[in-house]
Amino acid sequence: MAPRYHVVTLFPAMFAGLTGYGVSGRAIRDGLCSVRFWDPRDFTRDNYRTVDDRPFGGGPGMVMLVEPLDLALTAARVTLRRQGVSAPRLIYLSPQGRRLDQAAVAELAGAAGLVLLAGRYEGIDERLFARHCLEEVSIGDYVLSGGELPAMVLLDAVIRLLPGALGHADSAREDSFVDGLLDCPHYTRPERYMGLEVPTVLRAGNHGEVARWRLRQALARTLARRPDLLERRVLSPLETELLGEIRREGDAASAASD
Ligand code: 9D3
Repeated sequence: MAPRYHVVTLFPAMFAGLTGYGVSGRAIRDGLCSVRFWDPRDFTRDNYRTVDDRPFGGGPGMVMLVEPLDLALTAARVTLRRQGVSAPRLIYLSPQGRRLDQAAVAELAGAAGLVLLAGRYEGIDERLFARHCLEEVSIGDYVLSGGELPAMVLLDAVIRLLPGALGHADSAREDSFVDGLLDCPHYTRPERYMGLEVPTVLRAGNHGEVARWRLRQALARTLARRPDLLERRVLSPLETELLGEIRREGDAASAASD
């Protein structure tokens, strides 16, 4: 079954960028997954459709009311259960969460259903977490004004991994030997632009030489800019050999300023 993604958000219209464009837009249009939205404002009972209030104890900003969130989240969970997904992962996009990485994304791409909760204001009434068991996920150490962009980041990263979402060329690259390294430089026509030439090896068309050059470039860049990625990675004999050459020549510095 195509995975079902449910998003609880005060701003469902923001997600038009995700659902209407590019790889994610096409995947949704082709039915590789579905995305549904639940607006807590639709679960309010007062005339003003209130979703926030001032914090007990004082302080700046507003806090999201527990009831509209509880009802929206419950509606999403009930709908998912009716769709045959009994234990979906519930994810609250939060600056306090575990940092999202590609391993977590790959794991989430295997889920039959996800419920994402995007917050606004200073935060959410803590009692929501007593009612629902939510995992917290952050996308990095910088301050945004809400969880919608992080929810879109997560969904974009997940959806492009669904079978059939990427073209053949892209999906092959995904599994290729350069995985876990920074990308190599890319060139297309013209062969010469303002006196700047495409490297000869790429024009010669020797596939073995091209692959070796690209791997060498990827290794040199990774060494220069993200040595932490190399420390966590098991290197093949060829990679070890190329990395040895790169270190001896000291061309890490020049790759850094490409
Ligand atoms: C300045 C406000 N902060 C007081 C210490 C708390 C705060 C509340 C709400 C900070 C950010 C937000 C809104 N951010 C998110 O909802 C969010 C987020 C982020 O800001 N950065 C990285 N990942 C994420 S996931 C959700």
